Amino acid sequence: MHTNKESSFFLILLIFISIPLFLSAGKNIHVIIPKPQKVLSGNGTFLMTKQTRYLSDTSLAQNAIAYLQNHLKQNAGYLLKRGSDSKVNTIHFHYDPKKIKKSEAYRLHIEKNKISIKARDKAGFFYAVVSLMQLMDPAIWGQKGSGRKQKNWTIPSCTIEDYPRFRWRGMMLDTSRNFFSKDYVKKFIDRMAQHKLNRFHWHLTDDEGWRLEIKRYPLLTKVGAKRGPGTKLPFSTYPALRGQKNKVQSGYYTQNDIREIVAYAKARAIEILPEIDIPGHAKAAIVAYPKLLQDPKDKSSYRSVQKVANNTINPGMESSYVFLDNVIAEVSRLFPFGYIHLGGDEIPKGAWKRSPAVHRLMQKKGLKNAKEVQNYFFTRLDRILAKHKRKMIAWQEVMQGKAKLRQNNIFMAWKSKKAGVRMIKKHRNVIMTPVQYLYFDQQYSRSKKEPGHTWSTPVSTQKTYAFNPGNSSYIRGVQACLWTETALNEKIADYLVWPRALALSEVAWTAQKKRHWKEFQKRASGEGLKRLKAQGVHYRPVVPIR
Ligand code: TNX
Repeated sequence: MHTNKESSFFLILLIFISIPLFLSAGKNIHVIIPKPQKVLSGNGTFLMTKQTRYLSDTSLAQNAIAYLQNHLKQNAGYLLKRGSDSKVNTIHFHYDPKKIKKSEAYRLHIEKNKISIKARDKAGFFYAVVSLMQLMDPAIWGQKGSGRKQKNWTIPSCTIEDYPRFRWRGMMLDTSRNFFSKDYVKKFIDRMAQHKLNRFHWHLTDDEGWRLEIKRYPLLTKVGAKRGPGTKLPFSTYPALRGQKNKVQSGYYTQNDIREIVAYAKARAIEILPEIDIPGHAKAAIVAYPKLLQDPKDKSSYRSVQKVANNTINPGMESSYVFLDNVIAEVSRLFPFGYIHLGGDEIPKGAWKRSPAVHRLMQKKGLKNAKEVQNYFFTRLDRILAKHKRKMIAWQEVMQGKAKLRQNNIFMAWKSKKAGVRMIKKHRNVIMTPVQYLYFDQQYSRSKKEPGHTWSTPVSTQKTYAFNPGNSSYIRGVQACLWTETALNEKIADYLVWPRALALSEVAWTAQKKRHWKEFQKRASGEGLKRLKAQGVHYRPVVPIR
């Protein structure tokens, strides 16, 4: 039994012991998402203030510096001045290709009066700054209108040596099923960049809408970007069932919008992969240009998995190839990335079956069945892409049978991880996007209250985290997909993506043996969500739920 005196002594002792703990709680260095490959703690803290200066010996650090400055301007109310000597507390940006061997890698060293950042490319500098900002108070991520300014920022001393596991760390946004504004697309990209995701796959066309201005074919957007009563595109799938049935929905990106967004992404180390989904999923293009894309004598009648009637471009018509060549020419001019995604998913059974043009083609080229017609179609498109100096990315279906496509193309395995492994055995480059782990359009858990699709299994954050893509050199990386049939607005889209995308970032970036769900869960539900909150993301509040 303790006396009263004794217990108050213990209480006071406890308070004294916990004060330093409490103080250091705000200086935790294990807060970064995705988790870096190596973090070593140091002594003391760096204090960023209006007096802090920066120095740089390379233009490769420009984007990174601008990114930090934008956030300081917004949330601290000042910009850092360029320094001339290193006496005051300073952030140094060094180009150091000898020490930093890998692309996208960086070294971030924080001491009491100095922060030193080393990298060999733009992405490396950008990621160093993102890590630095994640070590600051989450208020640094505040967006326009977030109000309060914070003058001083304490940053814990530490050394981080970091590089990505995969080159391809992607996320897809479907802007066809439901249109998303230019501003939302930018937000989507910005949030990716903050978690070191570097490939934005932009699903621009589908049955429900063609969202990309093509100068040569103005009806693609004039006719093909509108759905609903009185238009040529009825509400064929969602939101016909769940959303407003009596309102015309429309929207597309002008070529100027595209250029603006490409530059915005580039400044954040993100490449944009545009997708023109063909020959299936093409109803919007077909209602705009039926004469070019369909055989007038075709008597086939079929429906896609999503129940859209006759939605497939005809591979027997020469005009289809002329049209696609012209579209690809404009797409190549807009998107500097070396790849274009041509879809190729879910060609409906029975398409072209009674098309005389396809029958003539089969006879002329000795094609025996629909699969061989599909392969003929994609071989020709591969040649068109080559002419425009682009490589192909496509959904896994394109690799069926004896597809003769260039070896440097990449295929996305979406039906399962096994599908990816099968393609690897055929020596094909693969990006893993299996629905069971990485389809963010699926519900988090089975409940009527949860938005999202139900056709596959639920995808909890833990499930996403558990995905191990594998180790073959054919695996270019991983990607999550947000299809938007059920994402009727930005709030639902945010909810479906976050916090699952935190888990994705770590699957894509961090070495497999350094990933532990329990530890991640703490980081994600703590600092991870605080940062999202500071930005006004409508994330799903609970990380742990299965
Ligand atoms: C399948 S994944 C599709 C999409 C749908 C999605 C819904 C793929 C290549 N095709 O058209 O939106 O399922 O989850």
